[in-house]
Amino acid sequence: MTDYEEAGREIARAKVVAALTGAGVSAESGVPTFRGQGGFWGQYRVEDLATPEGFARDPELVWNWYQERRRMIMEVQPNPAHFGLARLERALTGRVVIITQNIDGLHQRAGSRDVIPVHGDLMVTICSRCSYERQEKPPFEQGLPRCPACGSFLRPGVVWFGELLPEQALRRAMEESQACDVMLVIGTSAQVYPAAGFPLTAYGAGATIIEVNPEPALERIARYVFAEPAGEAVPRLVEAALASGA
Ligand code: BJW
Ligand code: ZN
Repeated sequence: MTDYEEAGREIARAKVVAALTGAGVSAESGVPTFRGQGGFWGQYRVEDLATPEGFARDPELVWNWYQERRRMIMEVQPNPAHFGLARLERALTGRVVIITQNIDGLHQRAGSRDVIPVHGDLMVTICSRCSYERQEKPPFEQGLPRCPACGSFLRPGVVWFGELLPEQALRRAMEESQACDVMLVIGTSAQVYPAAGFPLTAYGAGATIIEVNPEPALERIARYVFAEPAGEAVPRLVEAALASGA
């Protein structure tokens, strides 16, 4: 039996499959990752763009950077990894939940229904002070907008370094990490907490960890490591799971 067949059988037998995804799952859609070659952080300083302090220093720079990313996201499509996970959710007897660090909405666009976005949503705009919130749609104009309710600067509805994750999403992500029988960890460098702790929680609770990443980060705890692009490995795993009939 190949590793794919074996891992596929474990997926098929699981009552709960959790998939923790990171920027790598969207790389083949053309969305740059954060770290590594061609990553966002190679061109910019994290402290300038993805922290509340950076926004306070130069809100317009940060706002415009996110507007650029909004434009980019509208032009890309989900890839076979996103579609594979959506298919798994529809076809598996067990439950499939996606915990994603991505803010790009590509899992939802591929048809996944149970998605927990722990780092927020690129298409949501929130007020930096009050509870005002709105959904963005193109065209994405330059120029920093103000809150219609309180006059403060508006900002993207994403989680920056030093900020708390949305409470409900975090709670559910931790519960699902505890509850899952299999955790697929796909395309994350597993460096940013608390999300990087979810596979450890799952492993500690007895789950089988399956990692998909050309540069694996979890070899110590993963029972299966597929050091391949997600767009190739995920559909193969899904195929193997559905063929195993377990
Ligand atoms: C492929 C592929 C292909 C390529 N197929 N794979 C405990 C210990 C130490 C520090 C902390 C801690 N707890 C909290 C902290 C501080 C901090 C943190 O973790 N720092 C670390 C860097 C050390 N965490 C926080 O501040 C978090 N808040 C928090 O914990 O609040 C409480 C608190 C506050 C203060 C102090 C202590 C506690 C919030 C984190 C928010 C992260 N936000 C960002 C930006 C979101 C908005 C935006 O997009 O602009 O989220 S940062 C960025 O990193 C983004 C990502 O979601 C996140 C994770 O990155 P990811 O997805 O792993 O991407 P990469 O690029 O790192 O990796 C890509 C991977 O794909 C690579 O492995 C490739 O090999 C692979 N790949 N092609 C498959 N085709
Ligand atoms: Zn406001």
